Amino acid sequence: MSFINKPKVGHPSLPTNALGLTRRQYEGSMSTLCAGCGHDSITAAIIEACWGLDMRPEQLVKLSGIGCSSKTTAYFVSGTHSFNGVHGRMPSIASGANAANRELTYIGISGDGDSLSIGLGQLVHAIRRNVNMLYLIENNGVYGLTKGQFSASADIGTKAKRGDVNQTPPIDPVLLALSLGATFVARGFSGDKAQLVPLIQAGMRHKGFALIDILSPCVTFNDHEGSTKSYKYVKDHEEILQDMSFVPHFEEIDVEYDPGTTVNVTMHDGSKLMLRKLEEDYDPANKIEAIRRLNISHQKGEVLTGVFYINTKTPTFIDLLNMTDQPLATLPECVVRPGREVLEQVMEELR
Ligand SMILES: Cc1ncc(C[n+]2csc(CCOP(=O)(O)OP(=O)(O)O)c2C)c(N)n1
Ligand code: SF4
Ligand SMILES: [Mg+2]
Repeated sequence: MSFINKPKVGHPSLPTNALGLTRRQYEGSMSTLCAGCGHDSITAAIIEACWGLDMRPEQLVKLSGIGCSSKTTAYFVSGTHSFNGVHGRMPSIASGANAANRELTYIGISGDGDSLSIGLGQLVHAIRRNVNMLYLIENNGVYGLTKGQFSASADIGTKAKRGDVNQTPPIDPVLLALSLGATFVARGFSGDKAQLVPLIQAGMRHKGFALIDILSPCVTFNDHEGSTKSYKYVKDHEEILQDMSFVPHFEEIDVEYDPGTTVNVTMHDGSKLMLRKLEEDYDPANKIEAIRRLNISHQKGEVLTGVFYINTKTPTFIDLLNMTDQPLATLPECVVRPGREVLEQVMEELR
């Protein structure tokens, strides 16, 4: 049975989107994460983002690796395609799935451990190939699932719950992505849903690799005094680059912003991301400026959030492979298995 034909869940007065679905129909199974975990707030933002985009569940593919963060694909939008891979290997599954069906919307959920240690080699190649997907790193500075060891995103000087102090420099996924040619790079905070929902919507509509690093405190192992990934630290040190709204292509634009202080980015389907600058002269098309601004904020100990860089022109992995317009997964057998005669002809040409 198609998800869309499921009976409506909830009270008849609940608002519905253009598909006639309520927000509750974008939920998944019940979360088993610790109460207050930042990852659950991100799940709520993804549900809101998909509902607001009128996303057909059968159009969506959810992918993940291993970690508390990677478990969250079970907690949003039942009825999608879904694959929970081996630790750190989600990007290659996303690349293969993209090659098989370029028409679906891919969302990968990972953690700072999954992405920046065991999965780092996978992540960097997905970025440089511009695989068409939204890649979320639910970043808490620790391996939550294995009980709170420092991850590669832990800042120098940050304290573990038991008191050890981290001495090794962090990998900043945002700076890494910019240096590798990522075409959409942003950072959010699980405690700021108003910013996170349009960020996720824009990332889903971006054609190419969209990386959003989301600070997502681990309340059980990394939310204490001395941690730079706690709710308190992020709230006290957050610097927001822009106010943002996302307007899907099928909606009229009625958001008012002062001309001259707003940057409008048109996504390839005609949707608009509207960024009202909180800082003078910040241009999200200028990568050098993004790197400069991020380095300054690191030196000051700030947590900079917003859209750092967007490039809507670079071809995707599938464009570069010169793939057929019709998804491989839907081509008839006579096309994908041309038969012995054609094979013999090819062999003859190679002789
Ligand atoms: C091949 C392999 N190595 C190690 C592990 C153990 N392990 C499970 S989850 C994890 C790290 C999870 O950290 P992160 O990705 O940050 O997710 P979080 O739990 O913090 O959300 C590790 C090392 C594993 N499951 N598989
Ligand atoms: S251990 Fe940390 S990351 Fe894992 S569910 Fe609990 S709070 Fe979340
Ligand atoms: Mg983690």
